[in-house]
Amino acid sequence: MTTAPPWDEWNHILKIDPDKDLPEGVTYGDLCATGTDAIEVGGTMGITEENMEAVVEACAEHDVPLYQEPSSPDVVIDNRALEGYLIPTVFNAGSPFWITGAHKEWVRLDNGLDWDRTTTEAYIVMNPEADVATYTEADCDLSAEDVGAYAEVAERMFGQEIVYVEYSGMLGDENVVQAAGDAVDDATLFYGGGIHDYESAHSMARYADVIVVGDLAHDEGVEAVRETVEAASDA
Ligand code: 1GP
Repeated sequence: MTTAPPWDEWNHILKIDPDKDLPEGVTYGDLCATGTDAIEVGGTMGITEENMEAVVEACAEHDVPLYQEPSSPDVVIDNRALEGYLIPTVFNAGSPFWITGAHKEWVRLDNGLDWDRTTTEAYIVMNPEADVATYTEADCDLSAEDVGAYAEVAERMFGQEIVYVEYSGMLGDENVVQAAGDAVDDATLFYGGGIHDYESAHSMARYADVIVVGDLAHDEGVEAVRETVEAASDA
């Protein structure tokens, strides 16, 4: 019997970027206590082993599952406080490096990847202005049907457990998120990008299984994040 993955039960993830500051007076502990189901530590630019390690250590003593989302093989850290590693693969990347190329380096890490704790996230990157889009040379000119098709390919052909519609930095199109949701069966649909209050969180949580909140924690802090946790469980 296979056990269900933990994200089956999640509604909300807080993504903490180790390269970004927290608002005045806010601690990592405060963020861990917002009611979020899991913390993902990751970002696109300025990520080092050191800043990753510092955030993981700061969150480790709090009672919330902790995952690293490494942006490249050289920042993977070996820390027992981590429940696991969520490794992006970008389905609409222009450069194959972000589909399988980086991964070929990942599997050759000194101590290897810990397969029991490693899962890939099938990203579909949709905001052309986002660092992640430039970095991966993503083709963001996609219709809702295109995104649905990518989501289906990810689940059915590539056996992905997690499909991630990523609008990082802007609130996405509900029709696109809905199309991705309709296209997957067992895979868990993550949505991230531009969630900034109860309403925006609720609108995306209607279609996604799990909403991911990032910049809000760095820009606004704890209360704002709490509202999005509430919206995710209400939806
Ligand atoms: C980024 O999907 C996350 O990888 C969240 O996006 O920072 O826009 O909330 P925001």
